Amino acid sequence: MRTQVAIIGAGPAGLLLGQLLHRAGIAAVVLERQSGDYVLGRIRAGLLEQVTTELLIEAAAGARLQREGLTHGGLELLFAGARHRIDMAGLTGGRHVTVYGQTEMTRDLMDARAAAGLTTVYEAADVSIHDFDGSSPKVRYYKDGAEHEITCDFIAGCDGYHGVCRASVPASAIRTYEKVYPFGWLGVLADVPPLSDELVYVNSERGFALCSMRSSTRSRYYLQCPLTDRAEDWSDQAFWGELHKRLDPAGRERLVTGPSIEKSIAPLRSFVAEPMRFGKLFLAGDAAHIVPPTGAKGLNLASSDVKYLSAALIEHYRDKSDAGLGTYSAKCLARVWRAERFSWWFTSLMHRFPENGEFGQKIQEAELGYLVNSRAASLAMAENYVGLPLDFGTS
Ligand code: RFL
Ligand code: PHB
Repeated sequence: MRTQVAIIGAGPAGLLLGQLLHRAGIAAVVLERQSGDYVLGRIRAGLLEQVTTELLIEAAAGARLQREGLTHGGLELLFAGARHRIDMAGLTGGRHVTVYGQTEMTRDLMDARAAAGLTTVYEAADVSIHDFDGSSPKVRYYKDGAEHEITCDFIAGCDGYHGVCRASVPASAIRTYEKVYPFGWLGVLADVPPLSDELVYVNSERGFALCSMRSSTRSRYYLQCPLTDRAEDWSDQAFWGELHKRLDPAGRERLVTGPSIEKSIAPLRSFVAEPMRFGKLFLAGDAAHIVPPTGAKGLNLASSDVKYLSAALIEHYRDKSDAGLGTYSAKCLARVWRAERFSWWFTSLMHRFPENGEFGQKIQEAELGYLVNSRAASLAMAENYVGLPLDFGTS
């Protein structure tokens, strides 16, 4: 089989890229290791920056998002027992974020792909990539026991942190940077009304908590927990009890509890691989970088990579120019490192780090006080949280 772009991974990055290429008349095949149901069962991101919502609309997969997405112009920080609102829209000239689950975004992209009759091979086993440093890259995989080969012009590695694409690059050609945090997030999804109209990020002496949502009837909560904890050892009752202790009196009164639909623990990590291009192989999304979820940047970074990559591929085929392909890695990495910095900073500000001692604790408290009392500090946070413009720092 032959195609123009072989896309490895049917997460949001791979599906979004496939859709944007299709709209531009470029042929692509998507290969996914898991089944479609498995991909939809992973509960992850919930907050979309404007860059992501605009891209979904451009990909003609944004109708439901425009109907059902919840627009948020602010967030709340709860520390030392009191809440402080950061007026993101007011500080940034009207910019906002949209609450819309990654699951829903993935479902919309899957539906758009199916409606256009495009090929996605689910449960593609042992995917391997070959000759991406030459002019004729190949992808091999097994499906129902038979081996298949795809020849293509380019390979898009959208296969997440544990994927095969980054792992196929020779160690001498890639450099990685990593920070692992000494705790995880225990997440619970439940059909109960959210705690507040906006997200509440909590710094309490018992550890971080986040009160998020998917809709007016479905909530997503997270608790900072030791890495040694296992989700199955946390009963629903224990989860709600611990969350209750981390809230303020008003929050305790408003908290509605109920049976969990999903419960899982995610470790927190910062990770960047450089560069993001190796000949005809282009990495995008979690395949190239990971941020701790505190800043809600992971999915949005995957989207901005896809924006740059789709534009570069369209320029290659339509204008016969490789300028965009040439600058892809540097453009992505500039944005990635800004999001890495913000996510690291917000993680450091909101979690308990006993290893930082009493001095570290006092510094954290001083920074939180500065953040909510200084317009300059609030604005610095708000402009990063809503997402820096795509051309930030280049014009
Ligand atoms: P994905 O979603 O991991 O998709 C990669 C796909 O590739 C497949 N794959 C393979 N396919 C074929 N062959 C192989 N060898 C393969 N190996 C892997 C996988 O099965 C999978 O389907 O990466 P992508 O597309 O780059 O998307 C990235 C996002 O999923 C991720 O950044 C976000 O979920 C991060 N994240 C958040 N991001 C936000 O922007 N806002 C948020 O509010 C937010 N909250 C979160 C998050 C991540 C979390 N966890 C669980 C890590 C909250 C949490 C708790
Ligand atoms: C979520 O709703 O899953 C979510 C929201 C904001 C974050 C992280 C996760 O910072």
